[in-house]
Amino acid sequence: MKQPVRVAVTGAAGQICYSLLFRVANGEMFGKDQPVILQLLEITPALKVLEAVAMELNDCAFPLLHGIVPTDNAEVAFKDADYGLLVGAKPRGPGMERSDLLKDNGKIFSSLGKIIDKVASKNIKIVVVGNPANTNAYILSKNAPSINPRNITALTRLDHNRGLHQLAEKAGSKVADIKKFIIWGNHSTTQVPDITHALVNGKAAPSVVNDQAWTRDTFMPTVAKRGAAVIAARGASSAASAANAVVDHMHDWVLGTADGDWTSMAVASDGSYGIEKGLIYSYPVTCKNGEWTIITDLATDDFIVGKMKESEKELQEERDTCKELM
Ligand code: NAX
Repeated sequence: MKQPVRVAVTGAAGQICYSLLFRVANGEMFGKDQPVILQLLEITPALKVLEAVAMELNDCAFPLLHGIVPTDNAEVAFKDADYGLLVGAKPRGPGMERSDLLKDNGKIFSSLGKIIDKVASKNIKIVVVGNPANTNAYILSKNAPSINPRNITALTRLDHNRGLHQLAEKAGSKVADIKKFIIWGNHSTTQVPDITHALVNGKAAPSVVNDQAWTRDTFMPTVAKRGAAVIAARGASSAASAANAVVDHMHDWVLGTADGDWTSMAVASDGSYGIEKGLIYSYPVTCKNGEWTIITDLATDDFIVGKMKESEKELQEERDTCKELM
């Protein structure tokens, strides 16, 4: 049996974690032979609910769950952590400006960055889920200089998975038949869902769909605004599908992407496709041996490039709003 890995999870008493933690403890993220210790962080008022989550996790008798550490102390939660699932964030309140939300959540991530820098494993792999996810990951990275920026990512896999379903439905196909779909940019409505290079059963998706108006005017906005559609229908934001995407993101990063396919991850830009170096930008990536690699040199048309630049601009503006936190 392998040594257990320490998985720090923030916002552990919230909606997403109520789906996420049980799947991590059941081996779906790191493999059925990898024991885990869950180090669960919450704010003090949520500790009682967190206690109940820990009780339920114990009551599942998961063979791979080798320990639970519920705490309101971030230094305890991130001590020697091998992985960080950063879900906890403040929700946008009534009348709150986006810039206020950016700054409030930015403060959470600048403080977590400093703590991670101090107490976590130097090889910690992090996914930021709490919104605005890309900019929170950027702020965290700037506050954790001893952690390789390659190890700090943000979640766009939910957007990717949403796109797979919409495309499969239009093509009269199954999600398993779709490969090489891309989400470029920010996890926001400026994201760019791109089927240019996608394959449906090995055939070029644009010719299978053969409907550019649908692709641009229906598919792209449906994927980008799916979060709001779920909120309108459920009265709360996506939780189980977000948790599933976090499982997929970490699973593929650690255990590898499927042969002949790629996925979408928001990672530190290396300047590929003319995007400012260092911004946390969603790219098509393959993963092998715990390392991601951006797929470079894909041909992009002017329409997609224009949208990619808009998303980059939004990320630059978000970063500039939070300058004092870095
Ligand atoms: P909940 O409000 O149910 O849970 C958030 C939890 O975080 C709460 O229990 C709260 O007490 C805790 N928390 C707040 N500040 C904290 C801090 N400083 N340290 C530790 N815990 C803290 O929200 P939930 O539905 O679970 O969503 C969590 C975050 O995910 C939100 O920011 C949400 O916007 C974001 N999402 C991101 C998605 C993505 O694809 N990147 C999709 C789903 C989701 O919208």
